[in-house]
Amino acid sequence: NITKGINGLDKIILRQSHGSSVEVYLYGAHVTSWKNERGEELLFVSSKAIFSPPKAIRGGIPVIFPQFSNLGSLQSHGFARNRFWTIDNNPAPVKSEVVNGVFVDLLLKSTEEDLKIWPHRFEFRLRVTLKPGGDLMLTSHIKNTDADGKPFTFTFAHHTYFSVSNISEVEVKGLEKLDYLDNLKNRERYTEHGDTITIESEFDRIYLSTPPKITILDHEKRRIFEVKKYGLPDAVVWNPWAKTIVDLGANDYKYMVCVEAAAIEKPVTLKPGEVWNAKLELSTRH
Ligand code: TA6
Repeated sequence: NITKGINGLDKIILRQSHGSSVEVYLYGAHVTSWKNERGEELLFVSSKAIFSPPKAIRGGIPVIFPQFSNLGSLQSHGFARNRFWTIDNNPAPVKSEVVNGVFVDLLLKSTEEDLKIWPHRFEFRLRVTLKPGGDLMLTSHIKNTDADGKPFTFTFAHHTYFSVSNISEVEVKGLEKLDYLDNLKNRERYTEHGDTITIESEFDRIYLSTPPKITILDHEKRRIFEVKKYGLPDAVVWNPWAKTIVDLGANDYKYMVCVEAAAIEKPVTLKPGEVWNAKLELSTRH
């Protein structure tokens, strides 16, 4: 069930009978909405977001592949978020853990144009599942389909923008005592000393070898987000604060925090025929 979203771009809406829902655009395989059973939006999307290719959508969950940031020769954050994905109408069956989950499988394969900038054939299958209880699950399967027998290497992130009541009321837990690369200081390596992470100015760090669960507390809303991840060892925490960004409102930074499940420090290498699997599960409670 494809419907038209902003600017006529195709999107899929997944719904559970208790009222939770997810919206995903085929452009970028970009999740732009995740609502709980009360209809409350859990993801942040900028009111200035530009739903016009080739610009990536500001907010939601951009898929960052095959390059995180400027860590290579491609445009920043790669090209998966700037491509039109297709729907796989013959997806593999669901595993027992997600019986009664509603899902869509989206596919991305490189075009001849893409091969000029990144000469590697791949198939990226992203399954977006809305679980019966309203949790959102993203499973990624990336296969090296290069017939020439060349391996390729990539970095990756689910660049999730969570909606928060006010950034000053937010704590991120689970990253204490870990090493991080500070993007604001030439990616120098530091160790986190605080018991918890709070954000009071521009913040842009890649935490390394992080545990499978990270928690975001929104004290004002009394909401807790849980980020569970598999195959994604790193975690980026980003808030631009008052930095000027064309498709972000001047005060938008107050209402968002990016906590991104990622594979950055140790890029992933796939030999021909090999498949890389990763999973992100987002849940919320009060
Ligand atoms: O993940 C954090 C980050 O890499 C920041 O450095 C910041 O620039 C952000 O992503 C947004 O990037 P974008 O290309 O979407 O403007």
